[in-house]
Amino acid sequence: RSRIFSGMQPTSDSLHLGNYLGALTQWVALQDDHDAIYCVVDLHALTVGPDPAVLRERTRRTAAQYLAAGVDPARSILFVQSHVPEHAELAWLLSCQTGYGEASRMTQFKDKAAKQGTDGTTVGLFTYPVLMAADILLYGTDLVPVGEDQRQHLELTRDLAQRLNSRFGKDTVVVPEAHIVKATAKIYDLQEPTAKMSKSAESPNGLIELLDDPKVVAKRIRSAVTDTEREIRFDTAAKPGISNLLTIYSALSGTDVATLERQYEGKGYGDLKKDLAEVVVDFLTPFQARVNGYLADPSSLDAVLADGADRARELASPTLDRVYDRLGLLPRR
Ligand code: AQP
Repeated sequence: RSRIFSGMQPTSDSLHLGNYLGALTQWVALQDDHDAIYCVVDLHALTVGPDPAVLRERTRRTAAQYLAAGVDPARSILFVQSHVPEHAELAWLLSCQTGYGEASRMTQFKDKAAKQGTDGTTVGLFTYPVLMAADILLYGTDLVPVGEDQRQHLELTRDLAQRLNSRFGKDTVVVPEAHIVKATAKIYDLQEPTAKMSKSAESPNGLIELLDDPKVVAKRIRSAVTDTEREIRFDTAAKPGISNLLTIYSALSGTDVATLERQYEGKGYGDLKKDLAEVVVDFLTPFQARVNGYLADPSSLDAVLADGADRARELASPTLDRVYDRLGLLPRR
């Protein structure tokens, strides 16, 4: 069986529909016939300087949302990144194999640093993709289910893996591949349908958070930006807003886009939005009830995460030992 690894940052109270459709639904589907490892990457969240109490709360909330989406700890390993110190240790080793220029070319860093300014940007934000490479390489990962925005980071991870193997021996680490599902690889902002839906969006109106009040969600869908035509047709270049709504509708209902186009022939944008709002609310209502159930029992949730960390560490520690050894560090005993 091939090995899957992926994670999300606890940088918001709620995941959004982009996180869910781009990544989380793939995680759930893949855990059936792969060895799956899913992580709440709290060390990554430190790059944006969160309040300590808020970070702690969001870490549990993120784990609860994984569980509510269907990540099953009986079949997958579910844990918190900082509980497995090997992540930070391997990140240091990899940072010494990463070119400064190579890291400087990461577009996500450039975008976020441009927003935060030189003094607001941490060195951690710069080395973020190296920590992400460590997350993945520690587990001998074959496939990494992510959205389109992570493609460049995955390429860096592959380059680092190949570099380690050519410098220190061909089986030092496994070279992973991205698993990006084209249809839902990029969900767009409802108000700005050419920009990705993002936790750090300036306005919340284009965002659908999984834990939002369903009434607010329905309103945001009804006010989504579309175009001046009337036809409901999937065409990302000419009709990005309508195409995004069709993508979300299709992914949540299981009806393919061509069938939806036929179903809405002769109908207006208002009909599409009204029906989609219903589909989204019908998905969110039981989802939120499940999240609340997990959050009502934090000690059971912590026990699941502690068990996951033990299992993850068993897999991570031999990889780290091997890399230490190959790099020439003196054995500890
Ligand atoms: N809009 C999206 N469409 C499809 N997939 C998406 N992902 C994020 N946005 C979309 C995927 O969700 C996972 C979250 O990873 P992350 O926690 O590292 O967050 P991120 O990629 O930086 O994106 P966010 O959640 O919107 O946060 P910010 O505001 O920081 O950009 C990844 O698999 C990602 O591809």
